[in-house]
Amino acid sequence: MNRRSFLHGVGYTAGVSLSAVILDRAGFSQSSRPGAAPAGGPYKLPPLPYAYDALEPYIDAETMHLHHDKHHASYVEHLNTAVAGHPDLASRTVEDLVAHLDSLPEEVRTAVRNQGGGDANHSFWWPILSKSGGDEPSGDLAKDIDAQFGSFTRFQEQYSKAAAGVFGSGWAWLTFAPDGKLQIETSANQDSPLSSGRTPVLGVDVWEHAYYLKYQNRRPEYVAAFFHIVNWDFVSGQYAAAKKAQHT
Ligand code: MN3
Repeated sequence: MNRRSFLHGVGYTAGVSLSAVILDRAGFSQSSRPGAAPAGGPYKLPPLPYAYDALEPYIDAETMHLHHDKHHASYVEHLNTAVAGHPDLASRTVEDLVAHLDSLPEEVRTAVRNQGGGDANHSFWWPILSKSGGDEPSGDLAKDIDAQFGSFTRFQEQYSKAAAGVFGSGWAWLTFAPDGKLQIETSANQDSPLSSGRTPVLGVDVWEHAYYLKYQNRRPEYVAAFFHIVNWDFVSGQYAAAKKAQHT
């Protein structure tokens, strides 16, 4: 698996500037080379799996440019900075690092939690979104959502309420737990459910950078729009993989 990363977060204004400088130095133009990875370091910014305007009108192209090329890129850069001098860490995937924070040297633990979490969360998130998304899950995921939440509509209501209720910056998740249950949870900042032993199946970024240009303070409207672009085929695949991994 290719290592993936990104960043955001603590002092992201500075992070954006750093990222822009590095992109320029590497000779990349973000308009002509969407998603081009900043040079240097083991972790790379994955390209967006669609055009910047693919999610219009639900998520605008300008937001996608900033979110992917600046915020995510900044997480990756800061993660690379954090693991410089730790080749033993740099050989591991960012998901592995985030899932085992306790195994990390104390001096890098917070940076991996924030910047590595930012990378892992966004790399997980982009493929969840699709222009042809929306609708509802099918198959195993649909069956298990019905069993645990009553119906897809009830799940959607609870999930949207959780997302709207995140205080400050964070994420709302549907996760798969070791006990075989799906659950709705939220995390602050860039904390990942992986750090608590649960596998993300669905996520929505509720940092203001994810929606403020278009929706301003209307986060519930953004979350409602999100459900129009969820790629349930992909999400169902994530769920199937998580269940399978539990049995191996
Ligand atoms: Mn974000």
